[in-house]
Amino acid sequence: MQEALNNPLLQRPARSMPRHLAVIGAGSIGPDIGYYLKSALPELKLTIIDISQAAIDAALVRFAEYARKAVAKGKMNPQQAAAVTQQVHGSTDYDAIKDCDWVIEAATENLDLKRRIFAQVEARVASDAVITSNTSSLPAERIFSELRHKERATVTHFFAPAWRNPAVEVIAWSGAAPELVVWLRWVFCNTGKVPLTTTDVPCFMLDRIFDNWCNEAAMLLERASAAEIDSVASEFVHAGPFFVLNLARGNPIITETNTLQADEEGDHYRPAPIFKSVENWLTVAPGKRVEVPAAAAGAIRDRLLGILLSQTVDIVDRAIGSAADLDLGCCTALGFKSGPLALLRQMPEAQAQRILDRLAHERAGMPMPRKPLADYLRFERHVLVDDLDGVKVITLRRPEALNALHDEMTDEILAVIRRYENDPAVAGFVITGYGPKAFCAGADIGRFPSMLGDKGAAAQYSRDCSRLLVHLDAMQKPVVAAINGMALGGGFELAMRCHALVALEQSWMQLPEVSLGILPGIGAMVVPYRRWPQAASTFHGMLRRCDKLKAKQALALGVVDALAKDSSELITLAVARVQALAQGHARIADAPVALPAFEPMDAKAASGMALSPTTLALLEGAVQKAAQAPTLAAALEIGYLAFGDSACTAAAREGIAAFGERRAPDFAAVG
Ligand code: DAK
Repeated sequence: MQEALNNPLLQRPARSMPRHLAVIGAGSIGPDIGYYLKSALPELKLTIIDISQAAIDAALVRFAEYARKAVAKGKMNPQQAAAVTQQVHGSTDYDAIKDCDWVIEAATENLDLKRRIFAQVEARVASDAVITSNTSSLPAERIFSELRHKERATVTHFFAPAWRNPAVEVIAWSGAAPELVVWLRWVFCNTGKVPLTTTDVPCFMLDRIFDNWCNEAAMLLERASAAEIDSVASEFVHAGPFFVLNLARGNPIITETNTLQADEEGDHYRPAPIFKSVENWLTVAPGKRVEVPAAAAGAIRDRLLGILLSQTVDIVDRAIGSAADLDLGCCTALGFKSGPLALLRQMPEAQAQRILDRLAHERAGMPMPRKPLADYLRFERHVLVDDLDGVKVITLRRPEALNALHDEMTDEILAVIRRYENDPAVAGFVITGYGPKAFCAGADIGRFPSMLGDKGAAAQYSRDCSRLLVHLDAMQKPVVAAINGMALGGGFELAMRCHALVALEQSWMQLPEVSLGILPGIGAMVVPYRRWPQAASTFHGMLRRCDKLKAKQALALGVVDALAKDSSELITLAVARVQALAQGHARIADAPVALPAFEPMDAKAASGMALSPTTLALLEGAVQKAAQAPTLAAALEIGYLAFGDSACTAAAREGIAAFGERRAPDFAAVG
């Protein structure tokens, strides 16, 4: 039996990618699901089934329009767009799905209808074709109980807009084969989605949050208007509950789903009656707000936060989903600015308790914490940890920022290493990135502005942020970097401190710091020259011109030890490498190192972007000085100080501001 690992790409299922997908339902979400999968797998054949030919025609038009817009925005080239729109057919006849290997039902939220659809589907497709439903609330047990082959069926719950929203819940119910869940998570993760596994309860994980958030908002209408409630809610979400309900025409859905929860779990979930009599709410658009009297604002805030915390502790206590998935899903799928557990972490405990007490008083029956609040916060938020043959695989997971590093993530990696490094059952560690695209896109640039302008503080920040890297330098147990995609800036600096590197064939590395007007201050000006002196000229180009280093070239230079064709082979190689290093690994040389001279060059990156001469001069000075330093520690210190210098330049201010404003930096203007 195949059990799911936390990182869906660590194991390769026996079943391969789908070849022919049928989507049942040409309404709003069905074609969007089809479009997402066709964009990721252009060879896929897609059949859209509906009882209405007009709905099918409209879906096909929308499909072509998405592809046209993607080309206009430069997200796809015309050939890709053509491939995405080819092999897409619509039909009102279920016979068209006969040779499908995956059928996704996205019809109206009605149990009898869904059962009828699945009876038709099962009468036509092969007994091993995968069947999933996009229901947002109905447990899989109920939908699939009458199927002849239940083991190939489950719920895959997408979020609007499904072609772009990365979240998808995958329901692990008792009737589904474990291999099915493994396969679905693997397909989703490989095609750019973030699968979140949940148990088979009404409304699964995220709609328990969303539906009750909306229902609570409606309950509050006796105290304030929809516009006032949305205005208060905007502290926590990008769009208020009433605005979202208008957008999704969601009032009947909340009535339906909260009735389901009330019937199963108690009257406190009963939907607000007003949902039945209102079609559209009078409210404000995201970014706009109306003034709310302080007393009303306080009450609304308490109750919205109260319901959020109540549902959160319930989900964690009943293990409906993991705490990390809950926080991630609330942000990616539902548009919360912070996950509910991140909110709880920021709140004084007494405040959280007061809010929960108020909810318990005003909304009797709502779930309350079953353990001290602090216990809900004990989980890793930004890394996943798996065990493969006694090797701990640490996966960096921040899919919203291509796994970019920040302090909390670095601290979590270090905490996991410390937890296991003295455990005799653990042979060592692998560090890899989540998803098919990035190992790590560098340090989180969104947090950079705060490090600019104070030389001493910036240098100290570099030292502080190097805690993990310095720990790696001194470790006895091996740590291997499994580079599964781009490894940029601080991400490559992390990989180069691991004791061996293995990489996917198509992966690449880059040090883009000078294009941001800063220096790579946590090792890249030092470590590569001492570790791979044979590649010194290549590193000169990477540091000064942001040259890319492709995995094959890195292998030829001895920077990476082995290449893999796919992610499961990559992990197998990495684990084998950990085991091979059990007897010890080489340390980064302490002694000074001779450098090739810097070739004269224009202040330009490989991409043609003009660079700052000030930044380049700081970089070259630091690299040369660090190479002569008598110890690794002294050389690293030179890097920290040079980063401090760069953080005080006009070029750094310009480079970082330009990234935030999504424009090219104008270094010519600042020197
Ligand atoms: N930080 C934050 N967000 C990032 C990010 C990063 N490094 N890289 C990507 N993202 C976000 C993007 O903003 C985007 O967010 P949304 O727009 O969707 O909200 C999302 O990830 C997906 O990225 P893209 O849409 O841009 O994806 P593409 O495939 O089109 O492009 C890209 C991929 C990697 C080429 C592009 O995202 C990019 O250029 N990213 C920036 C790469 C970069 O410059 N990285 C930083 C290098 S500098 C220090 C410690 C460490 C460091 C410095 C100091 N001290 C302690 C002092 C390290 C410095 C660096 O790492």
